[in-house]
Amino acid sequence: MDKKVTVIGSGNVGATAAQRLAEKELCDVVLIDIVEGMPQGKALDLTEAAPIEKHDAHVTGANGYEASKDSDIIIITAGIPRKPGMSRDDLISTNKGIMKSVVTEVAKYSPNAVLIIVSNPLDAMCHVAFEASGFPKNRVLGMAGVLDSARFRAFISMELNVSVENTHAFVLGGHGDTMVPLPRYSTVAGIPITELMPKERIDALVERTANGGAEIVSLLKTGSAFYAPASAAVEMAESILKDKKKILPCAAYLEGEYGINNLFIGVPVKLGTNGIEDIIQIKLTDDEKAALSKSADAVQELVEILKKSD
Ligand code: A3D
Repeated sequence: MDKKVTVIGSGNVGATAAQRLAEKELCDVVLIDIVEGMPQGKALDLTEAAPIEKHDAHVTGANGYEASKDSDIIIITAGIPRKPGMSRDDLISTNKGIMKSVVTEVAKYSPNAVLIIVSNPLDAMCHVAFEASGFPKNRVLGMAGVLDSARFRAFISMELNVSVENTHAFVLGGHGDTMVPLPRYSTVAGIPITELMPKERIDALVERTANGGAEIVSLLKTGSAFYAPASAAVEMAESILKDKKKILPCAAYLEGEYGINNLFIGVPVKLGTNGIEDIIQIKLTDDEKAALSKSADAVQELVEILKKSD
């Protein structure tokens, strides 16, 4: 393939993203992880599935970064989940160390790549990647809004018994309980859901969306969601690789847009070859503005914790 994507962290999200990228024949894929043999084993397994899945994408695995050389996109899923007894601040500090070392390596081998960050806490990790890479802001973005809006879309389609393909949804803000789903901009075949459902049902779906990650964690018991997160990262990658210029909600570095400064937060952006090619500013009501500002405060709090751990 003439495009190359490296996925760092070959666990649940990373390996599933690699599978989707290859099966959609979007690019060659390199899987990297610190666990010896694991990315190589998963890459070989995916390679052996290729004749049946009918694709010619090359999938390789490695423990070093040389294999990532000249990637068009780097998807970063490396990190550790919060362990019992670990505070949120400890998790931020550990994952910050991982993100910093990973980004320093990938930036060396692929100075022109677009970075798609998936590791949590998402908005904070985008800040770390932005600083460690020295890349321009259009080439550092975070996956959260596409996942959160896909969850909202799935719930809308279940509620109204309509095709998921007819649904569109918008979720803004940081990734977490303060995310801001926007029912006014969420539609079924172009009709706002505010005209299709009573307010109580919309509120219930909004709440389920905001708790979407926790709902899956409580069912799985160990680990967190990965099928939909991988799909979301791959949708972003596809828009960049094919220069589709899709408008998708992504964590982007804001410098005054939506009245927010020097912060990564989820907003609608246009994704093409250059990464973020535009930040779309939509009109918000006073309530929506207040919710976004609350969400920005929550992200700012994480950024302060990051600074403390310098
Ligand atoms: P998991 O299956 O544990 O995979 C993480 C992988 O990262 C493991 O294979 C580790 O060995 C690897 N790793 C750890 N340190 C390094 C390192 N220094 N270099 C290379 N690889 C390393 O987790 P997962 O795939 O389920 O989730 C991955 C990350 O994505 C976590 O931080 C999750 O919280 C996050 N996540 C975010 C979302 C969002 O919506 C933002 C959704 C789902 C998962």
